[in-house]
Amino acid sequence: MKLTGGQIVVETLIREGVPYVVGIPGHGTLGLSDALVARSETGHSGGGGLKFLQVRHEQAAVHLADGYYRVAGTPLAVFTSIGPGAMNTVIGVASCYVDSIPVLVLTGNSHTHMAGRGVLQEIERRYDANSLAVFEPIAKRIWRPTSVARLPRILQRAFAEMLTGRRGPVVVDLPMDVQCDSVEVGASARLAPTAYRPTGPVLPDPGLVAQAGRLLDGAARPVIVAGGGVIAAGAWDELRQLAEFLQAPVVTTMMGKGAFPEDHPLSGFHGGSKGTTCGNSLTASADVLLAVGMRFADESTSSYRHGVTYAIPPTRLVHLDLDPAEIGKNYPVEVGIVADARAGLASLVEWLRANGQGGQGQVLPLRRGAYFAEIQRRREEWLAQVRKLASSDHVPVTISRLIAELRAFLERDAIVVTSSGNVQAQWFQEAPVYEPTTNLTTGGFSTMGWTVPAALGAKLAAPERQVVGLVGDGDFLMTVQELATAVQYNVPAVYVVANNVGWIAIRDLQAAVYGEERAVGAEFLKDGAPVTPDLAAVARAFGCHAERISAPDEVRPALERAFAAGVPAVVEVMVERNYPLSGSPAVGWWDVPVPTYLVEQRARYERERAEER
Ligand SMILES: Cc1ncc(C[n+]2csc(CCOP(=O)(O)OP(=O)(O)O)c2C)c(N)n1
Repeated sequence: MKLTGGQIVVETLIREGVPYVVGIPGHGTLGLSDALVARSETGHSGGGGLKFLQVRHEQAAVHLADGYYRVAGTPLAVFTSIGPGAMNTVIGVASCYVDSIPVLVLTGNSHTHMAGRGVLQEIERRYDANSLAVFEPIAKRIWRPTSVARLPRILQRAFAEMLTGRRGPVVVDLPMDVQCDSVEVGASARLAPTAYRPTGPVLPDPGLVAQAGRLLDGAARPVIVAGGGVIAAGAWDELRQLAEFLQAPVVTTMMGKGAFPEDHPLSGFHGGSKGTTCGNSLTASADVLLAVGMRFADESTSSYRHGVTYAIPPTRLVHLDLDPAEIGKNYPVEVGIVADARAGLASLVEWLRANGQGGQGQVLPLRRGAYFAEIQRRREEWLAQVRKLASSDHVPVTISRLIAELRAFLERDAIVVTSSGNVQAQWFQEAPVYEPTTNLTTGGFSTMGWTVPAALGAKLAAPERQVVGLVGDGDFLMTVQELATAVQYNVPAVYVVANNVGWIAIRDLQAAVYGEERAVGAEFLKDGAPVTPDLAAVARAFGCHAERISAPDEVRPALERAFAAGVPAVVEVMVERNYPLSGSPAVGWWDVPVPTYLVEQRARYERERAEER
């Protein structure tokens, strides 16, 4: 059967079970988009193998695919034209790379016979058709098939690369002529996709499992830290079995929040610079720490300042991760295990059930009675602090109260999407999350603009669940145009926009570290007074249900109306913007360098920095 490059792409996507292709066409992808005519419905809904979703900006296409994958576990394909269309995906690809999320990005480029002449939208002054170089540090792998004959194999490799090992985004750059040329496609192209990649998890070394099991079993103050790898591997049941067997608390990273129910008595909540006193005190005083599917990034470690979140050593570290490069990178290990989080945790549970003190599958609830009591005390201390913040009747409403109202309104399995700013940090600190894949956040790249499109991806993946984008006004305005996408396809995500008229997380950081009088450049002011667009009116203009509120008791009724609307909805909440009520206190530490001319603050900073390891 003879197929064009465009047809080969479309047939591969259908065979791989990709439900949506998301993007913006241009002259650089006409051959590819034409192949969609026969095999998709333009637009979406019902029938057809492949659905095409139009977005309004290519960055949003990748964020939408990112949000979709985190809920559905199925990657989407994104396609863009040549040049600026391709470049617009960069922030999306980088966000996926840092958080290890697979997405297939198909970009158009110059015809192979024109490359280097400087065709419209080509980057060619140093190398012909050189736009792929931009993706080099941010994609797991990049390809440019220079003939259609190479395309089937490259697509097989692209799927294998993004879906195996530590997952991540891949980019296939398609010259315009390659999309339109055709080739006889052999029988190999019709084999099952799994014929071209390994299946099954990476298993741990049994000797190392025994070593880790002995350490954990003999520990007086064991702690488990769960990262995004636990969620990526679907390892939450094994995590819970292990925690309950060991009677060890579980503390999570940004990407790991949700891996363990936070109303479980063994939840130590969230750790790090924007973590909780409970999480940080437990991890800092652990004698044996099991870190699973996490990389000890600076925010989750309080920038490695000894004793704030971690004290490794003397804490003895067992690190289990799929990527060997993460083991020993930031802290020395006593046992380093390369394995899939689920397989690794399952092996530890099995070893402990056969050899551990709990023995014969029994769980001894009061195995470390005093430790268990201490965990409950630390949990209660933190919850009391949160309750105090949450009970504020201040008008305009504080973000803390808004979060409390939202959490109380939402169902247990509601998906909450956050990106950057005060609402994200406070959601991590103040909202209990109960189920995996209900806390979606741009973790390591902390990308503003992520929430609006990622929440659409989440809602497409789970139409029956509540999906909320909890977002600051600065963040919202970076991708607000995607409300058009939401309305066009009627994807009824609900956005709760905390409007504090500025990039207030940054203003608050300046105030906290340099001094209140040194906050500069992060508030939206006109002639010294706050100035904001009417975001509810903006949303209504897109066709959303929208309203603006500002008092605590208005939150719940507004949420009820937004969810009842059955269309995309925006609740704009005018929140308290004055420091310190604008946010909530950092409980850990973060290395924020201080200029030497701020003598006092600099001296304190140097003292604290000297404690980093
Ligand atoms: C794309 C991008 N640009 C800049 C930043 C730096 N940054 C982090 S938080 C923040 C402010 C966020 O403002 P907003 O979304 O309004 O939330 P707020 O902190 O005001 O609650 C900025 C500018 C970022 N994370 N991402």
